[in-house]
This record gives sequence, C-alpha cells and structure tokens, in this order.
Amino acid sequence: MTLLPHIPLDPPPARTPEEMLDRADDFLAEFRRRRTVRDFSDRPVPRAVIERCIAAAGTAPSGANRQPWHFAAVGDPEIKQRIREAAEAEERAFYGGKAGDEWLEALAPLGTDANKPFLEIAPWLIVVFQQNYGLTPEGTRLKHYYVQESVGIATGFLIAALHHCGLATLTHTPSPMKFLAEILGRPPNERAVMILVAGHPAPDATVPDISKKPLDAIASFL
Ligand code: IYR
Repeated sequence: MTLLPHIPLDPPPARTPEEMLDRADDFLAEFRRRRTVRDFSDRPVPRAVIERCIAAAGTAPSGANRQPWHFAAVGDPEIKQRIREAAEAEERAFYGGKAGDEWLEALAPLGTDANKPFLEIAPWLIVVFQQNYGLTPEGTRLKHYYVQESVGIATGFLIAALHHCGLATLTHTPSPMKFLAEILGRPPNERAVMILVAGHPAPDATVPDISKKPLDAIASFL
C-alpha cells in the first residue's frame, strides 16, 4: 500500500481557556442529562435525523480506518415485531435462570425483566453490527483491527448524537443475539453487538435513581 496524500488539517476553532471551560461545562451538563430510558413514546422521529446521527457515528476513529461497523436502522413495524418476539424469547431464558443468580441480583435494582414492549413502541431500532473482517464485493476478505474498540467508540458517538437531538436511547443487549443477523439478512462477517432503541421518551417515563461515580473515583492526574 502507498502513503495517502496528506492535506492541511481543518482545525476546530481555537478557544481561550475560559471558552474551553465554558464549553466543557455545557457538554458535561448536556451529558449529565442523558439517561438510559425504557419507556418510549410511539411519536415518530424523521428518518433524516437518524441518518445524520448514524453519519456522525461513522466519523469515529477506527483501527487502520477500516470502519468495521454497520448500522441497520429498523422502522418497519413488522420487522420490529419479529425482533421483539425473538428478543423476548431469549430474555425469558435469561431472566428464567440462564443468567445466574449473581447477574440477576446485579440487575434487580434496575427493575428490568423479559418484557421488551419498547422494541415495538419506539420508532427506531438501530442494530449495531461489528464486522470481524471486511468483505469486498468480489468476496475477498480484508483484515479488521481493534473491532470491538472501534465499534464501541462509534456507538458512543451515535448515543451522543441522538441525545444531542433530544432523543432518548436504550442500549439493549438480548443474549444471545444471533437472530438479529438472520432477521436483518446481514452477511457472515457481521455480528450484532447491541440494539440501540431510539425515540422520544414516554411522557410518564421513569428512570432508576442511580448516581455516577465522582471524578476522583474515575480519574487520576499525574
Ligand atoms: N439483556 C438483558 C439483561 C440486561 C443486562 C445488563 I449487564 C443490563 O445492564 C441491563 C439488562 C436486558 O436487556 O434486559
């Protein structure tokens, strides 16, 4: 492979320390309001909004810039119904004991169970796939690097973009989730990693009263 042409950086506008702090504070305040939501409204969300948010996710850094992700955005009620049925079947086994006592105890404070009505109520299910290797149209394999890390970063961008638009999200991980690639007809190099449920929260949505670790518990400065 040959070196790509290198072009001048289009830099973000330079900020004074005060401006940086203001912007960091605003960003922190915006993201402190992000909550994982399980009560969704069926109020529609324009496809164009979801398209832009996925495009934002696609700007994420990735190993060797291989961009090892695919986002399948499902708005079709029949496909959502099939996903709900398959996910609830897995979840009934999970909550019925497969998860093990320790895991179920960890989840008990959150009040989750095998019922996943949001999979049909929310306007969009964005199924995040990781591509373990690339496949050219001719069927040749291309090696991908740091796939989990790259897809994790891109998914973080997606959650941030949706939140920035005023939408609620839920990172839902039915386990196992092989059924997603089958229902959505994805190729053999892809594996579903989560369903990102996206939409407006229900007007009466509630969330568990959790707290986040303080800065000194998550960071050290040296
Ligand atoms: N997949 C289940 C269980 C679940 C697991 C974890 I870890 C959570 O933080 C929340 C739920 C479900 O989605 O209900």
